Amino acid sequence: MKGMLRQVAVIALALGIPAGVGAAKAHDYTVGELSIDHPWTRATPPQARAGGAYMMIMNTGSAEDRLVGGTSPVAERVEIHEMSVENDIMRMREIEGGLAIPAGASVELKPGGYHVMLMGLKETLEEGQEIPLTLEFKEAGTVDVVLETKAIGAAGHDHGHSDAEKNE
Ligand SMILES: [Cu+2]
Repeated sequence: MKGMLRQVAVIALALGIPAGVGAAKAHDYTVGELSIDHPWTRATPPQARAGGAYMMIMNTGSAEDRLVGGTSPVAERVEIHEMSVENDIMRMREIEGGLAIPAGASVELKPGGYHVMLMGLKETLEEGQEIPLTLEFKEAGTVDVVLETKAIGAAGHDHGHSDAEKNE
C-alpha cells in the first residue's frame, strides 16, 4: 500500500514537471463574471520601451464591462490599445473609455489587434519570464494575472511600437 502511494506521487510529479515549464499549463483567471484566459507577452529586445500583452477575455454576465487599465511592476504605466490602419500604415492608439467586453461575448487581445500596452518598460522581458499584471475592469474591479513571456516575435508581427517609443 505504501509503495503504491509512492508510485502515485511519482506519477503526479512526472506529470507536474512538463506542466511547470509552460507546455500546457492551465492559465486562466476569473473576476466577477469575467474570465481571462492565457495572458501572455513577448520577449523584448534590449532597450525596448514598450511591450504588448495579449489574452482572451470572456464575459459570462448579462452586462457589458470594460477593460480600462492596469498596473505592472515592469512598466511605468499600462494602457489599453487598439490598432488601426491609416494611409496603409498600422498605428496603435489608446482606446478612450477602455475596451468593451460585451455581455456574453469573448474579446481576444492579440498581436495586430487590441492589446494591453506595457509602457515605459523598466526591464527587458525574457522568454519564459512570468510577469505580474493587474488588470482593471470598470465593473468587475481588479484581477491579478501572470503573463507568460513567449519568444520575440511569437504569434504575430510587430506593429509599429518602435515608432511610438521614439516619440515618447
Ligand atoms: Cu500598443
